[in-house]
Amino acid sequence: ERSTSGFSYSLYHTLEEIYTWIDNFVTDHSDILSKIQIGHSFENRSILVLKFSTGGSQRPAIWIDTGIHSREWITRATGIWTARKIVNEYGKDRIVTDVLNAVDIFMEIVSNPDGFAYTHSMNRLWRKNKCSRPGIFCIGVDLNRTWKSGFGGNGSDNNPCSETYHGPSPQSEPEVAAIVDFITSHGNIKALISIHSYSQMLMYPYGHSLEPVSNQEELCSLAKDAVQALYGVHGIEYICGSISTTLYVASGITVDWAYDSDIKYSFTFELRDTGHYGFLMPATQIIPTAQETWMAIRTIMEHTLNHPY
Ligand code: PAY
Ligand code: ZN
Repeated sequence: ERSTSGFSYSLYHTLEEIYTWIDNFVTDHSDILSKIQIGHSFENRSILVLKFSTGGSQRPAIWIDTGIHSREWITRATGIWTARKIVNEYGKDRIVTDVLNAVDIFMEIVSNPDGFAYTHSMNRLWRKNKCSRPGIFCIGVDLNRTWKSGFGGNGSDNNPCSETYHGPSPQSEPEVAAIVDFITSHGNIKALISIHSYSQMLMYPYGHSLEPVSNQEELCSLAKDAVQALYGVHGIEYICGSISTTLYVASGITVDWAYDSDIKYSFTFELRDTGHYGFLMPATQIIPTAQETWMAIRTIMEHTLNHPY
């Protein structure tokens, strides 16, 4: 019997439950899975990444993060389901098998552990991390405004009390610095998928500028294919486009940094819904949300495999 067999994929879990699940999941599938600690949060929690690999060394890789914003609970639950899906489909689904035979996948499920713990203990709608600095009254930096690309620009805030506070300097926060260091030293990440909620969108850079990126046509047509595959599962409609022209201008965000770091397949999802439940998505929607998101992720993975660079 598997050690993860008692874990429910259709419920929301605490940080402790997810970290226990990660350990059991890695044990159950040690042939293709390992756990990497890439750093520590401001409050000294472990920052963990799951590595899916069938061999090789420094293979081209795909990065997926969920839960940068702690209140976006559906994103972590989707990430957990997706991790199991990848393992279950390897050797069965042709695309997953072809991808994993050539490409590694890294998944960071709890990208903001301190904020996540706080959404359970104190404030369900907490968004930022939990850093505090001498002389600054308010807590937290927005981990999706503090990346180097476009740092401090429009759609980010210099006020520490703001929900979109960009922090004192680029990558000042340990949660972001850990990812930057990991991806930079890996040096062979070919696609990055950063998962948020909500709005039902699949977007690509830039957030900080209205200028189209150089491969905008390719990203747009891939995003269209991905949201069409997503739609086919439960009939949920997503819109796609660049962040600045589809949602709003936002500077210092993950995917802009990824794109400027030569990861040309950089996407961000905004999962269900369009505002009825918002961040408070009922657990009954975890599985359907994950199922449809998977078809879009798989589309992006397949394209990445078939377009090496
Ligand atoms: O996903 O990078 C992205 C787009 C920008 C997101 C941001 O503002 O950081 C969009 C928001 C998010 O997921 O955090 C959208 C949600 C609904 C919000 O908090 O406004
Ligand atoms: Zn978010």
